[in-house]
Amino acid sequence: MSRLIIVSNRVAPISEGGPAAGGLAVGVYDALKETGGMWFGWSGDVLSSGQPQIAVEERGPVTFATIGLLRRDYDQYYRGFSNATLWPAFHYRADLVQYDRHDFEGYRRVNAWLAQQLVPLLRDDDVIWVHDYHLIPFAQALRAAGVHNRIGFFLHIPFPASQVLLAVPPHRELVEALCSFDLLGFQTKPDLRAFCDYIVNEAGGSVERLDDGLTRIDAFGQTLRAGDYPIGVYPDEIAELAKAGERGKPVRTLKATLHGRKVIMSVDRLDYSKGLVERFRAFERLLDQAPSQRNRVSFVQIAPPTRADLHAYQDIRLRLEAESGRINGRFAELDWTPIWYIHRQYERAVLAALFRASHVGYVTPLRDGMNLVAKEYVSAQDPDDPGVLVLSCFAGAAQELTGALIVNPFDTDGMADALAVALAMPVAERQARHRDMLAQLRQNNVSVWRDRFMRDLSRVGKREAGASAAAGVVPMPLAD
Ligand code: ADQ
Repeated sequence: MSRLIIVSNRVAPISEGGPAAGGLAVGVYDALKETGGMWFGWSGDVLSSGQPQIAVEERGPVTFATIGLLRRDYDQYYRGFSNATLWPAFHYRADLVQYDRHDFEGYRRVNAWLAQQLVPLLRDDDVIWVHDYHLIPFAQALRAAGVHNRIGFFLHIPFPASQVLLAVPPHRELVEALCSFDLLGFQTKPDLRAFCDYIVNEAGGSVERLDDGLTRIDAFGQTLRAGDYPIGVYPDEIAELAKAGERGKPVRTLKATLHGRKVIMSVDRLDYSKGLVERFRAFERLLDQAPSQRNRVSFVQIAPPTRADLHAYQDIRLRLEAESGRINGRFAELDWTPIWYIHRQYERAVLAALFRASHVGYVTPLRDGMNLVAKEYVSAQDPDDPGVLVLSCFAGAAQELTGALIVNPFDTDGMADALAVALAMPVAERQARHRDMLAQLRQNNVSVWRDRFMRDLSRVGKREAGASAAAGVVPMPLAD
């Protein structure tokens, strides 16, 4: 069996069964343990000077290879082009795109440098799986270094409509670079369609739907395949964690403080794509329009800050602090705080238990590749007395979780109405919706996601020596 090489911006800090390990990290790590292989990426260290050195750690059949970044590389590759240009553009926030040509050069330089670090560690029959928007040029860089292995790519975030992608000045270079992979995986069909639309209408390429469900792409002198692979969770493990935490301190404290009131729960990284301001305002609208809900329900928003050194993230934090203060000032009473806004990270087990203790999961991103919180919320519920998921139509998860109350996060009244419906929903309807969603989550758990992608990647033909975009030679032959 070929070795699997996972390449991602950050290598997940896995301690087996440990609390920090998320479903994705565990899912990918499981695959590595099965096939044997390596996880390669940035260590998270930023060095002010010197020459970063790879640290290699063997844990059974899995090798972890990590390397630090120099400050300038971090600024241009990570803070700059990845998170100030690509992240907003891919989340349809062209208004927040900051583009600096030097950052793009840095992004390409770091991708090429990381690829060069990986090359000496590779074997001929390794299968390479690259993750996410930080590493779009990675396969192109490996091909330029003479690597002909199978290389797949999974994009965890949305792929934007062409008219939005055009706001990123080097859009063409990016899409051309993507075409150096053998298999591209997107979260949902709409993302795949957006990519195909760019290929046909902007790049002059062609797309063809194949019998095996994949799409064949011909563009920039390359032939590759693409498909949709909605990422999953391990629902039964999350349910176990949630059940185990039912009598734990966090849940007891929450219940004691609520005094029988209902609770609406949201958990997100503090990011402008998550729609927090709109969500706060819709909760305010609920209190405005349904005075009977006042002092009967609290909204808990857990949102640890991320990327705090970027201006757009400082801005969203200030806006949220202002909104929660304003709404609480307007409605709070001596014995009731409407919004609890908490800036911290919790262990997975605690989050799962809090999800189970809450009545409504309020997950309303303005755009999200998938949104695992929505899937974790459903997984954590008690099937006899489940909470209701209120879910944005712009989360990838909405394609699968049709038993949720699907809302448009730009429609404040619509969201307030959905909250009211969720809070009043009879138990039989809650059970039926939950049953449908749980069945879907079990059917497409994170192992299924990973195995589908690996199976499709193993089916594509290996690149022939000399076939590279740079050389502009033969398109890659694909085997069925
Ligand atoms: P994210 O944008 O990080 O992921 P999401 O899918 O919701 O978004 O995953 C967040 C993870 O972090 C969840 O597992 C959640 O439980 C955890 N988390 C969030 N807040 C936390 C807190 N306060 N304490 C502890 N844990 C917390 C990107 C894409 C998504 C895509 C995923 C996976 O943006 O669209 O679903 O990758 O592909």
